[in-house]
Amino acid sequence: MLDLFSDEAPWTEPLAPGAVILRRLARDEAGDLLRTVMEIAAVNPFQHRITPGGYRMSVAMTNCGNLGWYSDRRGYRYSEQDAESNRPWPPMPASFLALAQRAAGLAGFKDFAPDACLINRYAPGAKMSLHQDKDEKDLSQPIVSVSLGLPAVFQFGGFERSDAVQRVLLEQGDVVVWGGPSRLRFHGIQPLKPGVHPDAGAFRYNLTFRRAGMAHF
Ligand code: MD3
Ligand code: FE
Repeated sequence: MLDLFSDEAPWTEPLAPGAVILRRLARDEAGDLLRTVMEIAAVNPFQHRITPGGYRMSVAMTNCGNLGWYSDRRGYRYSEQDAESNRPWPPMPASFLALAQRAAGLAGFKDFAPDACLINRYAPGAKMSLHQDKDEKDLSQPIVSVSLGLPAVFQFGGFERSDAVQRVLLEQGDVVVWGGPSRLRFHGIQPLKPGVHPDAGAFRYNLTFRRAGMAHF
């Protein structure tokens, strides 16, 4: 049983109702997770997607799981295939699924069944502007995010783009669960500061686990 109130890793930091940081929850498995990311990227390479507005995203992305998140001139969506290769995404590794379900459970989401894992790669200067995640069908399911490699400043806003943001540093092994009333908050990542991480080199990686398709009842 994990003691959430000790001062050793992991420790919890509530952010807002429904949102909690599980600091360093994945610290000890971070190296393994990064090696698995590289295996996935060897099959389905990181790509800079184009937004519907025609901009090239500074973040490079790939996916694993039954559904992968994708953007092009026609919009944002989940698909069963990588549109570059027309092949299915690599399956979600058992270690990824176990970590996502463990984190969700610690945050009180007992039957999280992710079918999509988006893998974001940030190089120095890459950022993600404030946005909401609302392409998923069942918004009662949380999102679990895992930070790996270089640290980044995460922005956590309100329900309007213009609402004030909290800024939080996310570091390797930090896991955040976003659900309930926080699921539709605006959020983003400030431009990555250059650096060298012993496990990840010049990059930050983020895994986001989602239930993208319909949950089966
Ligand atoms: C808060 N990724 O891929 S993860 C994204 O670090 C995304 O790569 C960021 O935002 C990253 O969509 C942030 C943290 C995160 C993910 C989903 C959320 C925070 C969230 C959904 C609702 C509220
Ligand atoms: Fe997001």
